Amino acid sequence: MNLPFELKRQTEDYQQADAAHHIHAFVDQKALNAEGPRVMVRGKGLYLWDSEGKRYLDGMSGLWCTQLGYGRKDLTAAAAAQMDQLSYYNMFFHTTHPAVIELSELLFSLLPGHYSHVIYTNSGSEANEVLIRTVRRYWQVVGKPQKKIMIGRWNGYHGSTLAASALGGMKFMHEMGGMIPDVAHIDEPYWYAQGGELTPTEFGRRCALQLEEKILELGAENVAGFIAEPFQGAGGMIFPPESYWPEIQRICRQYDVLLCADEVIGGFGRTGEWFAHEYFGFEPDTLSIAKGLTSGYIPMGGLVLSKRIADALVEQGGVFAHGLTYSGHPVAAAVALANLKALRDEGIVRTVKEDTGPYLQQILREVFAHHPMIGEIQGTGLLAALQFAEDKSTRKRFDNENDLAWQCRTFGFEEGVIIRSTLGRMIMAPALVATRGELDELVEKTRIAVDRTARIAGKL
Ligand code: PXG
Repeated sequence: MNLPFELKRQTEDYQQADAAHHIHAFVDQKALNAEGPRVMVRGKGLYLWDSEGKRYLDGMSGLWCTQLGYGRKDLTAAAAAQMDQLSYYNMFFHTTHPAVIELSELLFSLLPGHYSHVIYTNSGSEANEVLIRTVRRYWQVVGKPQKKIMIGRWNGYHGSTLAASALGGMKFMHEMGGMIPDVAHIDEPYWYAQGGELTPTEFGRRCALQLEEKILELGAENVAGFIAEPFQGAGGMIFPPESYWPEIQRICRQYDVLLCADEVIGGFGRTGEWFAHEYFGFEPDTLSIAKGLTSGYIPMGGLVLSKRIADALVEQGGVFAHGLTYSGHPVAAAVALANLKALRDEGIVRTVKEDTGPYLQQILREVFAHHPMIGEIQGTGLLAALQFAEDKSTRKRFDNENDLAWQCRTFGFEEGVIIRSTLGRMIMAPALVATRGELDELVEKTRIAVDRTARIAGKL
C-alpha cells in the first residue's frame, strides 16, 4: 500500500493495545473493543488519513475545534519556539510571561469592549467549573452571597467534569456520578421537536419565559447566573428562534442574574462573527471559551469576564482562591496567539462571513430543501444541521431517528466524509479554512450518505 505517512505498527496491533489500556469517551468500551477503533494517523488541511490509508474530509473540525485545519506549520513553529524559550512557568508566584500577555491583548482586541479579563484553563469543562466559583465569588464580593444557584438547560452541554456536566442538561450524564446542589434547568428551545402548534416566535418566547418562572420559583435573590450555548452544539446544533435571546437577556437584566454564554463551540469565527453571541445579538456577562482558541493544536480554554465582574473581583475581591498549574501555559498561549493572528490576518473569519459561509448555506439548501428525508436545515457560517423527518408536513420524527442518524454517519465514513449524528440530526462544522471546492465535496458526500439512509428508511 502506498501510504502518505509512515506506519510504525499494523492497525490490528494498535487496536489491541488500545483495547488493553484505554477507556474512550462516550462509548460502550466492550462494543468498541470488539469492533476496533479507527486509527487516525495524519491530518492536513481539512483531510484526515486512517491507518489503512483511507482519506476523509473532516466535516466536523475534529470536535468543532480545528478552525485552521490540520498541519499548519506556523502553529507548530510557534509551539517549538516557545518550548525552546520558556517551556513552562506558572501564574502562582507573582509571575507572568510574554506569551500569555500578548495572547490576552489580542483576545480583547477581538472581543466587544465591555469585556476586560480572562481566567485561563485547559479545557471548556474547566472553564465552566471556574465559572460557577467565579460568579458565586462575584455575588459574595458585591454583598449578595446568597445568590448561588446556576440555571442551565436540558440537553445543554457544558463539559464532562462533575460541575460542568451538572450545568449541562444531559440526564444520562447526571445518572453517572451524580449532580451538584444549587443547579436547576429549564427546557431547550428546540422548536422542530418540541414546538407543537406554536410558531417559532411564540415558542422561543415561551421557552425564554420559563427562565423567568424558574427565577421566581427559586427566588431571584438566590439565583447567580443562567448558562447557555448561543446555539446548542453537542445537543444537536439547535438554533433558538429569533425571539429567544432578546427575551432571555431582558429577564437576566430584570432579575440581576448573570448571563453566561458558553462559546466553546460558537467562538472564534464559527458563525462568521468572532463570537456566536454577536451573531445572535445579545451581551453576555461571561464567555466560556476553548476549542477554536488554539484550533485544537494544544489544549487551552478560558473564562472571559465583563468589566463589571472583573472590576468587582479585582478592586474589592481580595484573594481569588483559584489557580491551575497550567493556567495560561506559555506553549498553549503561544499557539493560541499564532492561531488568532492567522484567523485575523488571513481574513479567515471575514471569509466565512462573506463568502464560504453563505456558500455552504446556499448549496445545502439547493441539495436538501426538497429532500424527502430532511425536514429542516439550520445553520449559518460554517455550521449546519439537517433534521431527519418522517413526515415533513407534521414535523413527525422517525421513532428510530437515533439509529438512522448513526447509520448515516457510518455511510459518511464509508464515503470518505466525517459528519456528526445526534438525535435525528446530521451536523457539519468544517474547518474555517474550507474552500468552496471542499464545501462542494462535503455536501455531495453528505448527500450520498443521506440518500443511502433514506433508502433504508423507505424514503427513496
Ligand atoms: N461547552 C461546550 C458548549 C462544549 O461543546 C465543552 C463545554 C467542554 O469542553 P472540553 O474542552 O472540556 O471538552 C464543550 C465540548 C460533540 C462533542 O459530540 C462536543 C464537545 C465535546 C465532546 C463531544 O458534539 N464539546
